[in-house]
Amino acid sequence: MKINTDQLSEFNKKQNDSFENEIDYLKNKFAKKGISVANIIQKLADFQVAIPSWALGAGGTRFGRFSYGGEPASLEQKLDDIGILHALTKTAGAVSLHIPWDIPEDVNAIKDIAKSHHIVFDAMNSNTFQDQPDAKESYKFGSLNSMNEASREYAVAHNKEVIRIGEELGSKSLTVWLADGASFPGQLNFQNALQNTEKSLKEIYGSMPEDWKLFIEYKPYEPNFYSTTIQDWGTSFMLANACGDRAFTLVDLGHHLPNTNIEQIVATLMYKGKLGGFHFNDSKYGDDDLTVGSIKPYALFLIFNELVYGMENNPHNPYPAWMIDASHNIKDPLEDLLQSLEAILIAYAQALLVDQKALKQAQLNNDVTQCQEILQDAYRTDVRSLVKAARAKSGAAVNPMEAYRAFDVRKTLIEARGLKTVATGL
Ligand code: LRH
Ligand code: MN
Ligand code: MN
Repeated sequence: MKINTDQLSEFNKKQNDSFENEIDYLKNKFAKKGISVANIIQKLADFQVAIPSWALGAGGTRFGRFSYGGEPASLEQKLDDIGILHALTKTAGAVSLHIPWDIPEDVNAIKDIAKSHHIVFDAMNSNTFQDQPDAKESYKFGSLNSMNEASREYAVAHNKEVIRIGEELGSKSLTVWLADGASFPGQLNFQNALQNTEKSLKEIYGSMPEDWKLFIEYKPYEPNFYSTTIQDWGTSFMLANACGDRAFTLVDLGHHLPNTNIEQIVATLMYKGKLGGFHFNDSKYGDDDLTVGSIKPYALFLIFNELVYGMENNPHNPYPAWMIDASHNIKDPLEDLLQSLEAILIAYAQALLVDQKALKQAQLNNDVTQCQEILQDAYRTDVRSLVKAARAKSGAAVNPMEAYRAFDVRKTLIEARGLKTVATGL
């Protein structure tokens, strides 16, 4: 199924949305503060977020999985689904693949399909947390950190293979997330595990093409429940520094212990030029991978506030690779991703509305109340009209979710692919 531009402009016309009136009001309000709403709309229109190949099917929990129907059974179909998201939003112009879940059989054919949807290949993800049926070595007790040299070498070789596949596709980065750790005290020598991880990552880094970046993702627990070797941003930062200039930390919003100040982590990493990638999702308890902005929208805004500040003030930090890392078991996966994309743009727009000059002045005056007022004035602005204007500007659906439902996308996918479907991935 493909959604074309004519369909979308017809749909937009019928919507008769009054967002332009709302924009006039915001333009006047923010012009007084020296903030250009037109610039913000352009930034929103330019913003692109990669869709992970594993979020297109209904995820499961360890207790069960409920198929949603019409889920993609192949990499080709996954790209087609992202094509639908991108046509509706013009914000999802990239895919992040996970190997071996997404090994392309015919690289050129895959590239052609991606091109036809205007999708580029963002970071490649390696997988050394599952043993594959034909595996020669096991990752049961670790991969890059393993005490067993053969497992380590096997995991390093896998990452090299992922880089090779990524090169063929035109990707420029590798994300490494390790499940490596211990479930019980005494199981692992922490220092040896860290030393092995550093050595393995350096080898992977050394094998990357010169124009590639390495993103090192951290996570405090799960699947190991006593210790994880790359448990936090500090460990990731240390390893990235050990590897070199093109190695960076990747922040996944779900990978923090409750109440962690993630915005401060973002600020610290950007100050040091080491924030490379970002995985969006939301959570109440752990790595819940819920829809972005569904639980803690103010926290998301505060994080975006630091991202915006960093993108403007830390030119030595590369432009971060954005990705949604959310998937779960009861919503239509494409609707879930549409909601996440919307939430990301809303938080970004609110952060762009922060009156940075006034904030600086209030901070210098130690006017704590005013500092909070300034942030909340931006956060409490209804910016949905700005997001709609950005969508209209880039030829997307002004209301992507309404268009998705009006075009009967899921029904069409179920008719084409069946009701009992399983997508490769988690
Ligand atoms: C680990 C993680 C990591 C994986 C993905 C499937 O929890 O966030 O990014 O690659 O989930
Ligand atoms: Mn992640
Ligand atoms: Mn995760």
